[in-house]
Amino acid sequence: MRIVVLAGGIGGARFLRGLKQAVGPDSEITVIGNTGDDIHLFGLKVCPDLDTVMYTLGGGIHEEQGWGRADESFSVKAEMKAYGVGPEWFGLGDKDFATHIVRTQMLGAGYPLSAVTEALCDRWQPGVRLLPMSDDRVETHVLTDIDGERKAVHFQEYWVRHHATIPAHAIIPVGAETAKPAPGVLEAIAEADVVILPPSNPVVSVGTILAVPGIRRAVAQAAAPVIGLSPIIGGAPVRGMADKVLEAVGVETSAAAVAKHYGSDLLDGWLVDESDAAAVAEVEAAGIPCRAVPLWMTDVDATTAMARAALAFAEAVR
Ligand code: GDP
Ligand code: FO1
Ligand code: CA
Repeated sequence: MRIVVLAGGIGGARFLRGLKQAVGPDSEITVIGNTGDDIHLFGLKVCPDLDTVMYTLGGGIHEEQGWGRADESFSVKAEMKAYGVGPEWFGLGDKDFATHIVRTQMLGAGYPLSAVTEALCDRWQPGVRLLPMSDDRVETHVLTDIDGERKAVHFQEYWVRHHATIPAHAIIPVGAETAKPAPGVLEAIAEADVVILPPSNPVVSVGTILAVPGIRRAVAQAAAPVIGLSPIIGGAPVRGMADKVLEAVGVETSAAAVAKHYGSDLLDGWLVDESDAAAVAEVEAAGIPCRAVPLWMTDVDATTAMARAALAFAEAVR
């Protein structure tokens, strides 16, 4: 079975771990990763969501934190600080730095991000084909107010530096409108047996991937059923700032509203948490088949059950 997953960082990566366990080695999983979170720091290109997927599936992730490397040290960061060179607010560890050095070196030598990602995955063997959504530079910015002035800041500055406590008036995926899907992205969607939108951020992860021209249409027109799993449970994100960025795009923070935001043209099925069973009727009234199942990724087995539910739902709506 060929499975395509449009993934952000932590939520996407954790779901993928369950999906891998649910399907075994015979299925081919292609992950289309969000690169809108990417940021250039210290002259290096950092790709948080691609790395989170790669480290999580490859066994290098800091499990509790959800991002960055396990057993990390921060000598380089401390040395940079001693030189007065920041930003101090972004936690890049020594092991993680090596990934960004390899990536930046290869990009400088002329390799596209998709080829660089493949090379990095040669080491980590994540057991999925990890494709960036695009080889072109896309950076999500947040329109906000700082010191009484309206201005746009990088998404990482909004989230990591300001912890999403400053207002988000608009979310702008800078560069998305002229970006091209990376090689293999549209083909994977067209040839898929099932397309899954995991419990990832619907605005700054999946929304950014869908903003790359051609990807949304490819998903909507895919022969395969498209099944989404709600990242919102009980009217709140399980973690992160999805409520803030949903509000910025005028969408209520509820499992039903996120389904309607994706739309019945995109989704063939939507899973909400069992505690949100009351939302099923609202989603189905919008023309989207909906079921309520447990959606807490508390451990790999619970996540595997979620992946199985998504695959079973795909069969039911096919
Ligand atoms: P990020 O890039 O690290 O923010 O990760 P993603 O975009 O892939 O996923 C973030 C989303 O996953 C957030 O909106 C969370 O609410 C959601 N999420 C995290 N853990 C869980 C979980 O256990 N269950 C569900 N349903 N959603 C989750
Ligand atoms: N998230 C934080 O909250 N603080 C950090 O200092 C931080 C550093 C960091 C470094 C590398 C990397 O791959 C991810 C990192 N993240 C950090 C996570 C990153 O900001 C994610 O994009 C967000 O969690 C939301 O998607
Ligand atoms: Ca992200």
